[in-house]
Amino acid sequence: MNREHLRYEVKDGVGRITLARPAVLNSLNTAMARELQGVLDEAAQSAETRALLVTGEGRGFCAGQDLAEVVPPDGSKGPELRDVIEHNYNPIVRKLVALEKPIVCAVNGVAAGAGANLALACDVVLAASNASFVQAFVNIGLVPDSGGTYFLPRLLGLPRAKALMMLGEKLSAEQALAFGMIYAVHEPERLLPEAEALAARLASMPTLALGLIKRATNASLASGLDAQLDRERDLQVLAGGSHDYAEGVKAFQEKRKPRFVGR
Ligand code: T3D
Repeated sequence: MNREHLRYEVKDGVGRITLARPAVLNSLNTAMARELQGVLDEAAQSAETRALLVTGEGRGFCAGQDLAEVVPPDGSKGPELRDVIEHNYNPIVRKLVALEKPIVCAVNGVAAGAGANLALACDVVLAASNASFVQAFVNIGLVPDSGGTYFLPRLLGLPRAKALMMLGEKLSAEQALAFGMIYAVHEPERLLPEAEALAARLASMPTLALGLIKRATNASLASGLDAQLDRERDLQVLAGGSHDYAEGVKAFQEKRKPRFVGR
């Protein structure tokens, strides 16, 4: 498939998505959003792809909605906000969360607006030490979307979540780490090698179990303990029927490294 606004390559079980509109800090227009949805569908269907890595080209990760698309400088009418959210962002967030494969996000620079929240929808978020996160919506009179009002209170608690969303201030990568919003911070030159190594490691793990962990964790955010205990039992039955479980136990007993295949 011809892709104009992002690159996607699969190597050694890892699908790497690179947002590629660096002149506008990889802000998302409709074409790019559709391309992103397309590669997420492709990754979901591909048995070869066992983990994803998402990053951005240039000095930014993603500056959210391309504002020139929604408010064209020539005064013409842009797409309706409702359509942009419904058809561009919501499907991306749903696909990231529903994909039963681990997604590493390497935030290489500023992540603003929907760009920040797409990062938070990934599973393991790493950031360069010079990266930052901005809930930029309020700065242009909007409310957070792309799951911001869902993820942030759960990740940070209400006081920090509300302050970030209301103030629209830049949060440094180190602050984001201290707030528990992301997993790790690396020096800029180390970010991609670390993210690649992590994605490769995840891709070689029992990825069926990783997908089930993701399913259980997503569900836990909206469940009580009883329902979650039942869910863990059911998912354990699924994991316990896998080739990887048999291999994991056998390798343990034979005192060797397991060879997981994701089934
Ligand atoms: O339809 C809807 O609107 C609903 C959907 C909403 C989802 C959203 O994401 S709403 C939020 C949209 N995003 C923003 O409001 C962020 C706007 N950008 C910024 O605030 C700043 O650019 C940053 C804080 C992200 C980075 O600042 P800085 O100083 O490092 O870079 P810069 O100079 O502002 O930007 C560099 C270039 O990228 C510049 O272009 P130029 O002057 O070099 O030709 C700038 O215009 C462009 N750019 C940055 N963000 C966007 C953008 N162009 C279009 N859309 C952007 N979002």
